[in-house]
Amino acid sequence: MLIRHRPDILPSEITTETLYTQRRQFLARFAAGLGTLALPGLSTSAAATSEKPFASLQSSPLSTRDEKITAQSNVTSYGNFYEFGPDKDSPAKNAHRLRTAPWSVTIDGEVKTPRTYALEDILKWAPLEERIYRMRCVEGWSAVIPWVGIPFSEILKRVEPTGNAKFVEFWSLADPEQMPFVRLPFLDWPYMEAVRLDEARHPLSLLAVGMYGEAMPKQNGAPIRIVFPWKYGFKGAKSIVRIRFVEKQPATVWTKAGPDEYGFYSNVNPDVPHKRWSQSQERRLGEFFKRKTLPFNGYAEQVAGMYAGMDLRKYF
Ligand SMILES: Nc1nc2c(c(=O)[nH]1)N[C@H]1C(S)=C(S)[C@@H](COP(=O)(O)O)O[C@H]1N2
Ligand SMILES: [Mo]
Repeated sequence: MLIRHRPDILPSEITTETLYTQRRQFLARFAAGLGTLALPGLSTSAAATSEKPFASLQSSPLSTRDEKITAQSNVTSYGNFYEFGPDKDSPAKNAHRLRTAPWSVTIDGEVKTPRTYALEDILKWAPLEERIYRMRCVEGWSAVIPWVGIPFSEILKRVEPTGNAKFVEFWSLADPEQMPFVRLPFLDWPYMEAVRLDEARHPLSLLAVGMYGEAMPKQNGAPIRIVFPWKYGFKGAKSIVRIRFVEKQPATVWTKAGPDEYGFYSNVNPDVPHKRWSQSQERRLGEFFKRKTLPFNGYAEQVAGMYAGMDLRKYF
């Protein structure tokens, strides 16, 4: 299989120095407020180009293998980011209005020390990794995306949730100046989705800051968004400004919008249809024929244990 986004470099050729240089380069871009612009000339390594600051990151062993990676153009041109409009091409058309630097994230609620952090400080907490994940949207399309990010478990190590913390909320920005559609109340803004604390701590949960070796495109949730590959795509809040730890299971943006259509868990499940359509099949972006949807989106071996004993038709 040809993996186009990757340079011809063996993992053994990746030096610590290369990784260090690239991380520094990325942090420098945040600090300089250059958004997705590349800084020329920061690295002379053969593997590193200024357009692809993460091109030679270690690919995590948790990556999904043997799947064709979806074309980057499909993933950046088709999607949902309702703050920028209701259509699948609204994000690509309108997300340029988002100002992604400077960016800070408030981490509060049931944590030892509630605080607001500059994004570049959070990114110093752990090395960036590439994670290739299958993604499945509740509306029936899917993709295989090489994300770049840090495991959410690394955040938990730093912020120390209290004994009362049972759930984690991820809040997106809701600024009407940048996001014209948050003036319309078709969702209860700000966009907020939540998971159980053990789900957030699962090794597959990734705080992503890039994809395809590049900084996160605005339409995909720049500068930082969360990814849970075994859940429907809407659980992955984009452009996160607040992470709050709470004791009680919260009502989220989608359970409020349609309690009988969107459950709190929203684990990918081919056997539990959406109220208005089947979930047994999916269409990969860029492909014509549909394929079968897998339980937990193919990650059952890793995640099913978290739901042992639960009736997944009730807790959909
Ligand atoms: N803030 C915010 N996050 C969001 C959405 C949104 O409208 N607003 N849409 C969700 C939905 S429905 C999907 S399928 C994914 C799609 O984004 P992706 O293709 O970049 O994963 O983002 C999710 N995160
Ligand atoms: Mo979605």
